[in-house]
Amino acid sequence: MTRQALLFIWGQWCEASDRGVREIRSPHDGSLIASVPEATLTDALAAIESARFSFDAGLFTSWSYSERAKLVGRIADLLERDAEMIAISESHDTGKRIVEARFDLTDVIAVFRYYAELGANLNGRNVDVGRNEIKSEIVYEPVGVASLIGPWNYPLLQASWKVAPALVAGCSFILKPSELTPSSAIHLIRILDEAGVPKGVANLILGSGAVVGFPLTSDPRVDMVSFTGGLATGKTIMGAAAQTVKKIALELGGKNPNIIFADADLAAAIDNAVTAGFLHSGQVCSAGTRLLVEREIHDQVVSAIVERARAIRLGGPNDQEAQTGPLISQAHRAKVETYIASAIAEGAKLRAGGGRPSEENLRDGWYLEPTVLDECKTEMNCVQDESFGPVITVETFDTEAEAIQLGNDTIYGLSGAVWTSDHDRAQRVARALRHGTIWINDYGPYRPEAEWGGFKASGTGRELGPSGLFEYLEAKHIWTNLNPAKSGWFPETSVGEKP
Ligand code: TXE
Repeated sequence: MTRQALLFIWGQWCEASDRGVREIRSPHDGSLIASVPEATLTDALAAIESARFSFDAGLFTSWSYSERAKLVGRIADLLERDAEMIAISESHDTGKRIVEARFDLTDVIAVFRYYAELGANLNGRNVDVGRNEIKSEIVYEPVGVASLIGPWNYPLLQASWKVAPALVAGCSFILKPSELTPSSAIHLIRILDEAGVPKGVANLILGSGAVVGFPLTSDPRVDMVSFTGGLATGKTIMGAAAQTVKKIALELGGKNPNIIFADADLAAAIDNAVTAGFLHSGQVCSAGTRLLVEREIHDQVVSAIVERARAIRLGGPNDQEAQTGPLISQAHRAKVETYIASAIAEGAKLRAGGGRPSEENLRDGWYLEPTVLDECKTEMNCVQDESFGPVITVETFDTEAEAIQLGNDTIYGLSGAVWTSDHDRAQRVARALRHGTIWINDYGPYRPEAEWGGFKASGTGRELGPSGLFEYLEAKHIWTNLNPAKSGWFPETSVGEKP
């Protein structure tokens, strides 16, 4: 495979400064997909300088909001044109089925369209201070240079939640996708360049968190860090960013309670519980991997989920019959396997899965069977820790108060669901759960218009919705006195002089 210039710095495609490369391997069968530059510290610093220079020179901030919004709309058009090609490459990087990658691309395009529309209508506001000679305005200005660091589970979708609002706001940025899944970010940057994003505004760094992560999150020339990934890395980034008091937006996953009451539509609840836990093999920040079931329906619900879990067909991106794919890497599968073994050691009862599939064609990939762990207790590590794999833990409750208490008994607070036919109870539980998104009698939908983010250790800040744009903006208050007058606070006489 030939070495390619795939870092993008100051409007130029380039190799890594030490010509280093990283091999990208298929999670489905370990085959070589691509060889991409592995950025060095020098490359990261050059990308930061590029973004800083473009921002300070006003290359993009001189555009109006509506001009930038129009550009973001053009990017949506180009993404639509290239959607199939990008979906294919993303399905190869992540191992997910092509149909899922296509859904993701539809969502990506919707995010760019939403922010194009929001940007076109973005206005400051006037504050009425009750004095005719005073004009008091709030204007919104870009935060500055942003480091946008993404994960591997939904590579382009997570990038779109950051890049689209950053562009509308007028920020310059350095995008760093996960080192495991770089392809779709490369496509995106090509499109940004084609659409006419000014030189230096969009920069692409491919590389490991250990090498390029620190400069991107600590360099004083960076004003903001937006990060989606794991809790441990989020804490490291928060610490690095604190040294220069950067603005931060963090989405750090969750351990999301999916609460089923006995009066729920059980057919719908069971079906959605299977999707919530096993979609993309559980590699979803909002995965419903913590099932809370009312005691009287426990056996019925868990038996049905176990049966459904055992029937899920695993397979690679091009397997038309597959229902979900592999885990992202060998290391990640090993981590989930350790999590399952520890759960069993803690007393959880293995009801389904727990091992690698036996099919010959899946042997070289990072597959893991959909797993159900029953008889879990809140204090167990398997209930408290995010596995980020195809593993549902089951707990039982007797009362509404207990369901709420259990649903909140977690350091995380990203999302959760409640299933019941009692409307009042649904509302009470939804209000009482301390998570950023609550679904009632549903699981998983999100909209570009609706804020997404976490309470507690699930992060800080919000993506999507108007808040997702305001993360990239600073509010500035401009006070104009149209009839200047003395303040009269201190007397004008000097010391010793009689007033
Ligand atoms: O994530 P990391 P990993 C969770 C999930 C998973 C765990 C670890 O529980 O098991 O995180 O996954 C970059 N400075 N989620 O190790 O390390 C890294 O290069 C700056 C939840 O894959 O968080 C990549 O681009 N950047 C999640 C990105 O951070 C650093 C999605 C994510 O990697 C860095 C993925 C550093 N010091 C995993 N270290 C979600 N919220 O959806 C690493 N990176």
